[in-house]
Amino acid sequence: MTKRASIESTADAYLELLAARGVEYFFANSGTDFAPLIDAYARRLAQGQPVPRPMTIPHEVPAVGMAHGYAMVTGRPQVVMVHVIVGAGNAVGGIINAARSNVPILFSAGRNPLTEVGLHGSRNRPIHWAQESFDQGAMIREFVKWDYELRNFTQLETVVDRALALSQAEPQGPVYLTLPREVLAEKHEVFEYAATSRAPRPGAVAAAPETIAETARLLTAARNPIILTKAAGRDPLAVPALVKLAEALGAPVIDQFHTYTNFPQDHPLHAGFDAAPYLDDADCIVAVESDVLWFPALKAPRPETKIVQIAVDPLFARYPIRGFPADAALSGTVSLNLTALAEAVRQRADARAVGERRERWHAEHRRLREAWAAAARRVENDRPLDMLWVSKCVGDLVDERTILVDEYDFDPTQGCFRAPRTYFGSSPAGGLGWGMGAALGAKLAAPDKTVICCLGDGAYIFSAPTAAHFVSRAYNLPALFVIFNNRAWNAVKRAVRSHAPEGVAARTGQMPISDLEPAPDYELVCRASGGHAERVEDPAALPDALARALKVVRDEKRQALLNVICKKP
Ligand SMILES: Cc1ncc(C[n+]2csc(CCOP(=O)(O)OP(=O)(O)O)c2C)c(N)n1
Repeated sequence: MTKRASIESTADAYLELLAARGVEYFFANSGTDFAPLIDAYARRLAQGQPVPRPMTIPHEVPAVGMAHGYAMVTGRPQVVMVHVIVGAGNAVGGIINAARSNVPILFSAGRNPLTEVGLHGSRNRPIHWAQESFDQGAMIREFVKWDYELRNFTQLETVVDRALALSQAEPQGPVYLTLPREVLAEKHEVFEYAATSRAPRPGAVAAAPETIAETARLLTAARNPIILTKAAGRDPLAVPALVKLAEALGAPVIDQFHTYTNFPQDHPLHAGFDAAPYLDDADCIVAVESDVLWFPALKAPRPETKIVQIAVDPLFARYPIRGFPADAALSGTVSLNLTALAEAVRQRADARAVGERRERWHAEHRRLREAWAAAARRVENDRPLDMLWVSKCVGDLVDERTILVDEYDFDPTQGCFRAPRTYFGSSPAGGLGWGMGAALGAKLAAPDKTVICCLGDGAYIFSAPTAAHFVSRAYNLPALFVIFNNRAWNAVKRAVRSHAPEGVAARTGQMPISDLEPAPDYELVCRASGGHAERVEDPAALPDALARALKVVRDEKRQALLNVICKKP
């Protein structure tokens, strides 16, 4: 069916089409390039015509973070639009994060007016000369799946539908569309377009039955198989499928470097977060959506250990170098392949061997959970607070109605996530500044959930906190931000210690470029946007402070922040 809309400009048609394609939000950080769009927005809003909701995000870092957070909770791409090359420059780190997390986003930027005179929208500000680049897509091309410049009105529908379809096709990721001002400003009266996109949308893909059977043979021949996963839970259906495989095999699942809830952490086959202690004994390692299986420079499994890699793309084709071997590899839809593999394993596995393994790993699960609880108890009275204790207090609050967004310092041993899409860790690319925006995007996507965002003090500063707190208040997106404040970039200090354990820096503790003192009163930043905020220095006071803050978030629908003073490394 064709739709026919009365419009005034290309910008108007663009908004009409985005709304028709189900884009709900337009996370924007504007500039002179937005003039035709803002004009079109004003007209459409005044006339009650459909638009993606415009959201003013006063820094690009949380703008991209919000689209990332929204997509990781819903699976649906939203639009981020920034100001020409300079806004895109600020956004690149977030786009790299989204690319490496396979998160779909329609990222866009205005394109400086191309013409000096003669067209509606031609240059009329001094920046219009210096803000043009030879190839605007080049800055980000390596980290998007596709980039294009909208050259004229006629191709608008094809371009937008192609952009949205490409970002959602697996492996998912951001795409980049540049929008020249003159093209947006072009006058048009009628826009005809197909009611629904007819761009190809490839369906789910399963490995061939013989590949599944061959892989199942490898797994059932093993005496001590283990499973590692980092991001299986990006697809919520992969979580129950992974449970089926683990149970069919009697093998443990290790949430190594995990960025999603991949496996119920109270399941007796959950074996923690570090595979290194188990590598020596494993004779078969199944890696599910894991880009890094181990560190070859530190500890590798035995050479004869069989390796199976299961991922949308087990080659991680966008990584320049990645040498982890595979004796079998299943590409395509992870939930389908796990389900098929679980069934094939169930049919051929030796029930007695599976049962014995299961008992052994159940005991290991109990041992781990007891050790983690004991570790937290040992530091519960430490002052300044130990991050393990802070994690334990936060972890105790988590239930199925909670989403935890972790950008540094929440210790995963102190939580127990069970359901898909309840825990999100930062991108494998680790570009700092993702956390606050991702938490706000998650809250937008799941308004009924309580969103808790854990951040190092370093990560907090990278998140453009004044902008993020502004957005929380402006759009009624209450979340609890917990700052693990160690007044340092400990990740950097750790790197120095492991690089040169006997070096002067490690021996004396004098490490330039890694301290964050004098530390600001971060609680004041949150209060400046109407939030509730407290500084916590007493470990015994933390549970009550968390309860007070959560009450503000849940009952008063206001944001809250706890600045928790932790041990300085
Ligand atoms: C954009 C960006 N810049 C720098 C880094 C390098 N980096 C990784 S972790 C880290 C420190 C984070 O500090 P904080 O959040 O306080 O956590 P801590 O390491 O102290 O636990 C830095 C600077 C990065 N990952 N991303």
